[in-house]
Amino acid sequence: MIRSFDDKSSEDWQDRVQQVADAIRRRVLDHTLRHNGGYLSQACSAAEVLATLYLRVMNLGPSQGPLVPPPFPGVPGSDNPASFTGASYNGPKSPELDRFIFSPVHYALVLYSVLIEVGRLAENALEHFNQDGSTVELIGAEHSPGHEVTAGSLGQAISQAGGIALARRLRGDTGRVWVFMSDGEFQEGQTWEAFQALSHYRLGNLGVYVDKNGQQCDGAMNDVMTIDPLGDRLRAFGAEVHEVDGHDPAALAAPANRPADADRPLVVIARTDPCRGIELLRQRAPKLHYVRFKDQQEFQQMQRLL
Ligand SMILES: Cc1ncc(C[n+]2csc(CCOP(=O)(O)OP(=O)(O)O)c2C)c(N)n1
Repeated sequence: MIRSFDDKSSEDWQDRVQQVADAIRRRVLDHTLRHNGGYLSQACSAAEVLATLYLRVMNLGPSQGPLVPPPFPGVPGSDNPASFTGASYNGPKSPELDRFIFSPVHYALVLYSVLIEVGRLAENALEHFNQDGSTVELIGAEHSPGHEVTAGSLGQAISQAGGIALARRLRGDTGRVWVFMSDGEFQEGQTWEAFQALSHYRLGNLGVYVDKNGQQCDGAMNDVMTIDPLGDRLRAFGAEVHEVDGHDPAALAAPANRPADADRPLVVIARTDPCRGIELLRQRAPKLHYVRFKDQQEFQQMQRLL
């Protein structure tokens, strides 16, 4: 059964996903214009994926975090249990509830925007974004809203998620583990070692959504280092793979509806467009990783979209 936090049995959940996705793009564009730059194309590509996860796929309890994020509590340690504040926004860690592991943490602003739209963060939660002493980091970490682990060195979170999924299965938890990844992470060796382990331990309680937007920080994925055929490679590593339109909520949600005794990791490859919803961005392709609008005319064109 598929369940969600704020919209459990609603028939118009796809409209709600679209509404949230549009609001995410608008908020990230506005933020990018006001802060002289941002990870905007990641909002364009991943908005429906993250909205579908929060509204339809993941079975999370109510947020346990304050609506306005607390200041940075200090580095993790046995004397500082308050340092892991990020995951509290995804609800309690109960045996029957799901866990969410957010991997490409430069997408943090996109995640904060989802949390605002689904009521887990306040409208003014981004006030201290990227400031010293704030948990609302540009590059999220374990104290940042929605983030359970530190994953700024890309490609590491999938291994951590595998460990969590294995521990949950050994404990008899019925809740699942969901992971959000970017396509650039599949250029890294650790990712493949992790998938080898996920299959070896038959971790059918883990599902991965990949934002396959075809870009990374040095340009187009296929120019830097191709990962295709990604689906076939992952199948060869023992995963159950679905390749879907990453802007179609129904197509994104369907593969998550699998039997409780599934024994292969699930991967949903979301084919996405890094310019979705902001056509003006296309003139910058393939240099879309981080955008800054220095040109006044372009700045004003973007402002008119708000
Ligand atoms: C292990 C590691 N190598 C390099 C980086 C630097 N880096 C930050 S974002 C990024 C791009 C990764 O590709 P992807 O997340 O697919 O890019 P996007 O779609 O956001 O452009 C890179 C290489 C990093 N954070 N970690």
